[in-house]
Amino acid sequence: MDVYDRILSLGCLLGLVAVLGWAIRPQLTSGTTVQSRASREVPAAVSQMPALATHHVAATSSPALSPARIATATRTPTPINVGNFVWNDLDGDGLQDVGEPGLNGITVQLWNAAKTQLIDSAVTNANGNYTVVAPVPGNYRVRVVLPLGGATFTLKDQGSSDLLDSDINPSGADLGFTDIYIFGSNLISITTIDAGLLNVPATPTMTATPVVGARKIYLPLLVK
Ligand SMILES: [Ca+2]
Ligand SMILES: [Ca+2]
Repeated sequence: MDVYDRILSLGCLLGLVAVLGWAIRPQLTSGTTVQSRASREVPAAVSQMPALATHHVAATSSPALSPARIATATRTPTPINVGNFVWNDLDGDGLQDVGEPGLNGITVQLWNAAKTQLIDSAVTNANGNYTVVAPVPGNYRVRVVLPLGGATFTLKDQGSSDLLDSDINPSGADLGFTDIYIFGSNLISITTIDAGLLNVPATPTMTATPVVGARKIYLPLLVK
């Protein structure tokens, strides 16, 4: 193929491409709106939509919680330790002085305020200390039982310190009892209820247990 033929062939090829390009082009007709990319992405119809109606939601109060579902805290009453000292008021001034010993073996009781019900009882130890227990808060009295032998109670509420005085009535209708104590619900223990005694007899001296004498046995006299 010579140069002339090649040029002719190339021209035919280009002509064919032109004809095909015209044939497959988009067939735009009159009245067709050519839209840009942006306009296609946001159709005009959307921009012309009526504004959405505004709906107002009225606030309503939350339904009340059922109180039955809320556990109510409860508190178990705590027993109250009541004490704590019975002593020998040697000088009779109603005060716990140095050298005045605690008394061992003295019975101390806890009663209700009306003195009609015994609630607890204890005996002092070798140091004169005692503890009785009030099971629940309330009104109580402490009673000290005098030992046999002529002991009495010393003066009550002497001085300015409840830690050093005696709280037992030495006479009157409440002899042997304190006045009424009110134990509140927040009380765990009280250690200022004390009793001073006068004329305390000496501790009885233990005597030896008598030995049962040997039984005499009488035998019949044998006479030959
Ligand atoms: Ca004293
Ligand atoms: Ca006292």
